[in-house]
Amino acid sequence: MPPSTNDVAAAALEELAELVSITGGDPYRARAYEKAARAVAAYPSELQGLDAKALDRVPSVGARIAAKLQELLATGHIGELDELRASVPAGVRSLLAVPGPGPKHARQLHEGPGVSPVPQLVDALSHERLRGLRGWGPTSEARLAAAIRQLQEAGGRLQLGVALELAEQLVAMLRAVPEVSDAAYAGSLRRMCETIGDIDLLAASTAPDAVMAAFARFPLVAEVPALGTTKAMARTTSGVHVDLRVVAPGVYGAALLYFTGSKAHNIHLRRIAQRKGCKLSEYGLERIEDGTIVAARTEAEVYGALGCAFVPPTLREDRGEIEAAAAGALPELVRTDQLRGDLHTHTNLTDGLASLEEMVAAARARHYAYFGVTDHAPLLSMQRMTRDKALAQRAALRRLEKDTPGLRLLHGSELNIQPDGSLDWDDAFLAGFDVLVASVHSAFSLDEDAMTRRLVAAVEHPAVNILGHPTARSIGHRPPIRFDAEAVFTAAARAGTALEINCFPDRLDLNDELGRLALDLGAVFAVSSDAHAIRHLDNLRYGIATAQRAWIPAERVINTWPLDRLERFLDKRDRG
Ligand code: DGT
Ligand code: CA
Ligand code: CA
Ligand code: ZN
Repeated sequence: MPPSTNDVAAAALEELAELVSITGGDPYRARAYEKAARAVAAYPSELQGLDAKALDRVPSVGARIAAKLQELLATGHIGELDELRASVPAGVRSLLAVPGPGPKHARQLHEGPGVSPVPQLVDALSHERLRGLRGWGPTSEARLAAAIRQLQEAGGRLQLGVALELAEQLVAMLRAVPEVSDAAYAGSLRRMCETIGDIDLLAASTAPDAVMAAFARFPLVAEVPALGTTKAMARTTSGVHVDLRVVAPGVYGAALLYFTGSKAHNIHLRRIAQRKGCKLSEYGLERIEDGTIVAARTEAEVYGALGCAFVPPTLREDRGEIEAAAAGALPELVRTDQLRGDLHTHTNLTDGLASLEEMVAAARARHYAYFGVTDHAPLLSMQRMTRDKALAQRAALRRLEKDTPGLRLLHGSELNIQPDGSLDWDDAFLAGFDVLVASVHSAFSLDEDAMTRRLVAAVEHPAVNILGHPTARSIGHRPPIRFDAEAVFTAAARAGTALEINCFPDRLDLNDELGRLALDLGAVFAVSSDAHAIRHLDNLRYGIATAQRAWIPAERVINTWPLDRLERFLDKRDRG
């Protein structure tokens, strides 16, 4: 899938908004960029190819911003953005990576006691030097301190979604260099780990110096502190670290294998090579006796020469995949193209951005066989859901269904599991829904026993079909809730309740390890987008990668099942 221009454009507008605020520009202009960024991100069709007039028709985009977008689409740059970037010191921008302070506070800190780099900020916090600033007190200090702690715990790692979009753009640029015969991203990103330390790129070429020169000139590359003949270390305009290696086409497979890792997977493979009298490196599998290269051109050849089946990158963690590959017993991992529908989505009846009609049209465009609309339930009080609204939505859904032959529309809701395990609405009303997701949205810090009872009660409820984002974590913001995973997953498997793999890149919940545990305990899964906008429907790839990392086959994913089988599963009473 090519990187979407809408996402690139939204990111550029978002950055404009931030930089306008930091530099003390017109707050209305910053706000306008921010609103436009959200609208562009949620816009249902590609901006690429739209003319100025069509761009002007995008909600929240006026003539001025339409011109900026046109500039971006035509040249890959926005002049104003480049200028602003140049005018803002790196220290202030690194502050923005901390979730606590917004642009305004970042600017205040920068202009105030000169504490913009994070280490200095930590020092200032500990000496209460921020107390003198207007609007700062113990509460904002505590919030900032917590934000910095979380940032440091995440080790400054990038979310998978952010890294993947950036890497796809860089790989596309590499492939466009005439001297490059092949290119890919490797490392933790190719293994689709939930967070990414840095982006590792690999290119095959017989003219590495030409590739290096082209790379250094990529518009996305801001600086190249180390540029060798076959190796470069660079930083992108968004501050992400990138490693590039250029190798001869004849050893591309061996290099890709090596730089994909994981390190533990590589070490295990090298042990197998040694037992066969060989040496495995990024230059190939070499027979020690006479120095001949046994395999190097493709990864499959190298695995084959080691007596293993090809191991999908998402499994390469040395968690038993090499033994399985040697025994010809690798699992058949679930794939995105096997998904027949989505079972957790929101509309603008609650906190989604798109209308029911727009979401259904998007489901139809994706050729789904079924689509669950699961807006929030009343106990999440800020969403103002009521019985009447739910019933009206159901009626609208039934009407829409008449116009969408081949697409079954499931009326659902995302319920809120209360601390005692109880849910929104009464059982009679719950029985009227086609699909019910139940999630924890409050009281995240219950003790482990109480949390376990809470989740077991929810999965055992006869109306609940799916436990939504089971650990409620938000990567880099909120830790997972604590519960006895074995007890909850066993109860879910027995009760016929699926466990969600939520596909939002900052959730990925269940994660790979818990998913694997649940698989072993006999659970089934729903890989769901939890879309709050049409574009989010395409996040399924992140959840599928997570499911693969958990070794989950399609058979165990309920939204790969044909409609009749899914409906039998959803109607718990039917199953007795
Ligand atoms: P990250 O960047 O922290 O998310 O994780 P990776 O896995 O991308 O690690 P990185 O960028 O340090 O290195 C990329 C790959 O290169 C890694 O997955 C395996 C390979 N590699 C790096 N250092 C070593 C090493 O010392 N030994 C072996 N066998 N492989 C290595
Ligand atoms: Ca890496
Ligand atoms: Ca690296
Ligand atoms: Zn939720």
